[in-house]
Amino acid sequence: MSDAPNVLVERRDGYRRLALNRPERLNAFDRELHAELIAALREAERDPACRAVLLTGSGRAFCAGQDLTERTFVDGVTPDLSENLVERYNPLVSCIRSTRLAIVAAVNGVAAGAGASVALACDIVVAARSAKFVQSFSRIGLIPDAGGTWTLPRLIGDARARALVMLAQPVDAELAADWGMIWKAVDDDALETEAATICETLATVPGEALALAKRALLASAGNSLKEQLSLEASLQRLAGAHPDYRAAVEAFRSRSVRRSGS
Ligand code: LHQ
Repeated sequence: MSDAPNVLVERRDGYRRLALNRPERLNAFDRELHAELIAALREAERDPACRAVLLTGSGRAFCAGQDLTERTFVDGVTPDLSENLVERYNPLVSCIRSTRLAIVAAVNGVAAGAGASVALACDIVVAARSAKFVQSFSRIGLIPDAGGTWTLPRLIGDARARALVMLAQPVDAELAADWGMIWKAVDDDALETEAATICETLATVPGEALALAKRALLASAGNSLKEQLSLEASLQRLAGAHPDYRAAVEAFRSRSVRRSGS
């Protein structure tokens, strides 16, 4: 077994770059990778200077989903896959969705199975033109997990989600962007710069606003319009009471005064 970290962490100005680092297994998730990724996300969350995370994969893939070589069929005992989900994937996806940090996925190669679900759980997904998203679950007799059955139809609609889930047909980055599955597809050699630029921009956006917007968007999936309007009112109360809002409005006003005075 290699001693290399399963997640490479790079602290940058206002954000962190996390790279899944099991390139020989196409960054497939095993117990250690899960533990290190959750720990790295939690640590980033505790850092007040950190606003965003750039999540990518080392080597030629983003993530091939669950490590299928991890021991599951031991002594003829049928594995209970729900344990793996409840203990590892579900907390990871919940963390990505509920953290105050903006999570930007830079999908540098294939994102398959739960690897695709994790990528699509991120707030902003940019993919290299050569990358592809594969709902590979049905090929191995499973259903999409790690939030895939929730995220996919919401992103691309029921008709496309059903076909992808059942046919396990790969979707390339360009088509994924056309369908609204991801934010954008970029040339392979522009991926890192594009994702870094997005994170640098996010690092300048008032952090409380990002966190509250994430809360509102997450809740919108299960809320009626009435409930969502009410939630927006209470979250906007919090945003408006934050010093970031006052500072931004004062800066806007003093710019307007300068413009009208010149
Ligand atoms: C891998 C993997 C992999 C280990 C490539 N594991 N080694 C499942 C079960 C439990 C509970 C929770 O939920 C889940 C959810 C899931 O994620 S199910 C879906 C699991 N993932 C897959 O079914 C994808 C399996 N991989 C593939 O279909 C292909 O490898 C893809 C299409 C991703 C890439 O194909 P290629 O570019 O042709 O690469 P390759 O197949 O040659 O893979 C390179 C190496 O990576 C190879 O190792 P080797 O030692 O032969 O060079 C693969 O064995 C290894 N690898 N995926 N998931």
